[in-house]
Amino acid sequence: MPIDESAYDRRRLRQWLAGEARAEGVSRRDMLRLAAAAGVLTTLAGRPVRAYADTPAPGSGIVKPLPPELFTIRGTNAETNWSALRGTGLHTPVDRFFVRNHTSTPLLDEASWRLKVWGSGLRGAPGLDRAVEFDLHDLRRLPSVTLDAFVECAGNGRSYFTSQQGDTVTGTAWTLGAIGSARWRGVRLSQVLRLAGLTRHAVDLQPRGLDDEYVTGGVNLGRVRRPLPVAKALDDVILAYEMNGEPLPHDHGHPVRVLVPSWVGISNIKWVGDIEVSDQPLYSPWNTDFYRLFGPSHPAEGSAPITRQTLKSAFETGSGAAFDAGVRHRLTGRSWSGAGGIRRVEVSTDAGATWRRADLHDRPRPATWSRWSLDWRPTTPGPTALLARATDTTGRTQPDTTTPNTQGYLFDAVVRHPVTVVDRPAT
Ligand SMILES: Nc1nc2c(c(=O)[nH]1)N[C@H]1C(S)=C(S)[C@@H](COP(=O)(O)O)O[C@H]1N2
Ligand SMILES: [Mo]
Repeated sequence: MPIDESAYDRRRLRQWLAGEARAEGVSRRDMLRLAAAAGVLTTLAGRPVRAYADTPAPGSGIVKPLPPELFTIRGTNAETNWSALRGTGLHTPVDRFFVRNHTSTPLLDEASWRLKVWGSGLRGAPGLDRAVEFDLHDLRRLPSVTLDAFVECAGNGRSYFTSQQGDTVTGTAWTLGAIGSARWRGVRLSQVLRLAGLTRHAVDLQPRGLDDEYVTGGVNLGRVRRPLPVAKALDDVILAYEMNGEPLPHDHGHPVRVLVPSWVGISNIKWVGDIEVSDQPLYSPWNTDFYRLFGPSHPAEGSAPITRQTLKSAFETGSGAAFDAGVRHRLTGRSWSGAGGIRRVEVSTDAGATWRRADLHDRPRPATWSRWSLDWRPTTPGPTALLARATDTTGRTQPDTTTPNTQGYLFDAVVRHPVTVVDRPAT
């Protein structure tokens, strides 16, 4: 029987994409280029998927295009440029939503994707762990919920520990662009847990991603996973399959991610493949070594694992932007808090000497941001700094400095945004 070489190749590539074939020694970039050429990069719905080969971000492991006007690439991550958020609504478009990957974006096939829920916190025969599987159909059949929430890396703003405070910290040197806020749709995790047979004895959950194992400093830490207390899981956590009204994009966890409103970015496990439900506390490097506060002002074993994000503000303006003197400019920005909504924002256009109230454009809402604006007519040419200082609905105001921690998490001090006022050319 004659062999149809190209059909065989397409089948093989499909299997590779579905994780059913091995391709050791071949780069995933080359494999994806092959797959794109063979026309097998299509999702279930038949919509074409963009391959790495089309993107201007070689080596980042991120699928979507990362044009320099929208993103600053930092290793395997892409930081959103704040100037690219000006004029966008409450929901960050996917084309400019930051990406934080420990390794690289896997291309998962939603038809073969399964979520396994397992562990000692589920009903089952004594001594035997029970496991329940859900496919995307199962999840989509359940009642859905829609919510607005930011995803923000715990290390967002980390570089200011060094540039503003002179502290030495480790980790990706983000400015303020490791945040985006989207409209997420999915199913309540509490409902899935109940269907899986959650017992009163469950204390911790541990969702785990299907992306590659994370190797750092020569040590393989395994797949990205972080324990989540049952109380939070039952409160407002969802398994999200849509972002801004579209199926979840590959870079943001396709087909399903965990969405943990207001908590540090790492809680929002992308490409979730299984969730352990345990009647004993769980640990992973992501709640022992990482995501605790270490340093002289913290306990030797570190703080408790960090949970909520903190309070921050950012201008939708590039660093070093020039403003014509004698002209009225509209400064715009956003503030957000992991503890509640935003009640007040004050802005200084003279490096902190005087402050004015900004106009808030969104009512205070938890888990997402509030947009604000303020008009400014600079007079004196020269360098200055724009500062924004938010107060949230718990009454907390951004401080002038943040107590440092060695890994540079939860920076919340007022950021000095350098700009220049220039003389308007005579006309
Ligand atoms: N499986 C998996 N989930 C993950 C990560 C990852 O590398 N792998 N990164 C985490 C971190 S540190 C952050 S800040 C957010 C980033 O989400 P985003 O890339 O959709 O913006 O995803 C979290 N979930
Ligand atoms: Mo993160």
